[in-house]
Amino acid sequence: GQEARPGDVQLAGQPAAGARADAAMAPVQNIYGRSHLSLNGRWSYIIDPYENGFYDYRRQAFDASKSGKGGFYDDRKPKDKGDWVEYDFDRAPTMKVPGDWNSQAEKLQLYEGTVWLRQLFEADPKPGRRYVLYFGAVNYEAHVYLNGKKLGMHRGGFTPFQFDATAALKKGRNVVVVKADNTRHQDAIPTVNTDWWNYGGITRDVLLAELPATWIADYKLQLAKGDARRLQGFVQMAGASPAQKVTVSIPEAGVTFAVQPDAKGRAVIDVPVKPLVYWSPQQPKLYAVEFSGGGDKVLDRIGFRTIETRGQDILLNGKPVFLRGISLHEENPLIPGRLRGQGDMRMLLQWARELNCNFVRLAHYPHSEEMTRLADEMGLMVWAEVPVYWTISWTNPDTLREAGRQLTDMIERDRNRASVVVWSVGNETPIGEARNAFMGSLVRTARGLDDTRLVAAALEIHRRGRDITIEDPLAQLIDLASFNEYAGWYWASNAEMLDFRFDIRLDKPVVVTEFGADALGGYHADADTRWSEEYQDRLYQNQFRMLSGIPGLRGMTPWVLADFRSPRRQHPYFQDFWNRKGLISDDGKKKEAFWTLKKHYDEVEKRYG
Ligand code: GCB
Repeated sequence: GQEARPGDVQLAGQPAAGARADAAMAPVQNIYGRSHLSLNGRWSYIIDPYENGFYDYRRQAFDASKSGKGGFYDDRKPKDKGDWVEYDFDRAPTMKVPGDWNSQAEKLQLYEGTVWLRQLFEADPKPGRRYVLYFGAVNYEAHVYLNGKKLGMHRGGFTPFQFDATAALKKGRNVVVVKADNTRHQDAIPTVNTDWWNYGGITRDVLLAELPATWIADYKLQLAKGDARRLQGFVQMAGASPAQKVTVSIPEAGVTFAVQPDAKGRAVIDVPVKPLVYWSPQQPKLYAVEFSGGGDKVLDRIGFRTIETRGQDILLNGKPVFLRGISLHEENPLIPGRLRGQGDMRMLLQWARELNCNFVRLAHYPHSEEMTRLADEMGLMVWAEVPVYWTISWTNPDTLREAGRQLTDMIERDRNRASVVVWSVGNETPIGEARNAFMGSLVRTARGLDDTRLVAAALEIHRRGRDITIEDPLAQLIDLASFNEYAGWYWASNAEMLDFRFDIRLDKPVVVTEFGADALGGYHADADTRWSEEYQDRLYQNQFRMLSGIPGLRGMTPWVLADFRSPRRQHPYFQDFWNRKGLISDDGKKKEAFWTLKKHYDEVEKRYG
């Protein structure tokens, strides 16, 4: 049979294709704004390291056999007392969805492989309506079955996907079964080696959404690039009769206009607009926006702002801004595990606000849609990134396609979020011909999809004697001189680092995307003692002194908001599988350096406003 390419959403009965075969199956814009049933809650699970529920004893996939039966997705029960069935979801343990599995059972903490998850739900499908089964994210490969029927598979651990569930959905009780597999692969995005925990499972919301026969599949509404007096974007209709007029209105701003989609359901938006209240961290204004047409209606809350660079300045709504940022993972150190809901997300963004940040780097992969919506609401600008991290398989075209797919899915999902100001195509990737071509292709993909935001990447520095330089050709293609720089930790010590100078010859705003030091919360010593809060604190102070020598410095996102788990971090006492570069420890306590960074940001704010 035909193999789905990595990252593609493949539907039962449809051939795999490089791009999505059917535009209607692209994730629906603003899924939370549709009528839907949440399938979150406790799901039964079966740990299946040998993929016993997927392959028979000759290693043939059950779902590729003639009957398609035999896999755990049948959710079979013994027919009578003599029947032979070796699995039983009804008597299996349960775990929370959304939620990584590693944090929910001791057996699963270090597990990499297949886990089957099952949920039961009641439905009452109405004729003429379309039903889609939506997943916010499953890490990494998901096979999805509804009432024993395969809906499709998806690869990629941090982007949403959905399947048409209309044909398989029943009145009454329904069974959804997911085979989730978090095995790492060299050719995947990310690859085998990262500095974060490979959390498996259904880590974000699962929804069953209901759509009318013709629906508003996608839209973008933003200010035009560098022009606060024009709204631009598009509307994409799908379903039975997509060429129906769509009305867009922003009642509070007195804006209403209509667009006429073509036969493919596409309509371009390009209209002048009176001055609006522009979105900014000081005033994160969101307007209620209504799209209606073809019998469908969607409400969204959208902020309007411009973001651009001019020489070494970053201009937000035309005014210079300094990005007072912090990097963060999608992890709650108190669980510890992936964020499970809005409360967790609010806690992290609130910590960022307490640091007096106006910017967050959502490292190193797309965080959830709820997170960027919350950033919109809380007034935090966002750097959004794809997990093109370290040593990707640069020469494999499938790997590039997968990276492009994840980047596309992230941009398509979040392009109405005013908070998102930077698309990042990767982190600390090693310079080389194949890699330069790969990254260049991602930059073009990002620009092709969205010309209203900055495109960047977290680069690496070079040292020439005492000079710190940027020599990466990728720097020419992106909008920021953005790099990670570990003076005082991976090279030089607190005592030595001040002997180094920056020599950055790029006429672009400089944003230092990482620096930092491990400190075990509560461990106190002098500033020359590794792992102490004092060492980390001194390193921050020294960094501010070093960075003040960069004339074009326009922002930073130190590494990192909170301690996070990483299998690479082996020191039995100071780390114990934790990266300790957090400004907040795994018990939620602020370390000394937290207050030093806050004080610094208070001063920066006085200078820049
Ligand atoms: C980096 C990486 C980040 C790591 C960090 C570290 O440069 O971008 O993912 O966690 O350094 O702590 O070494």
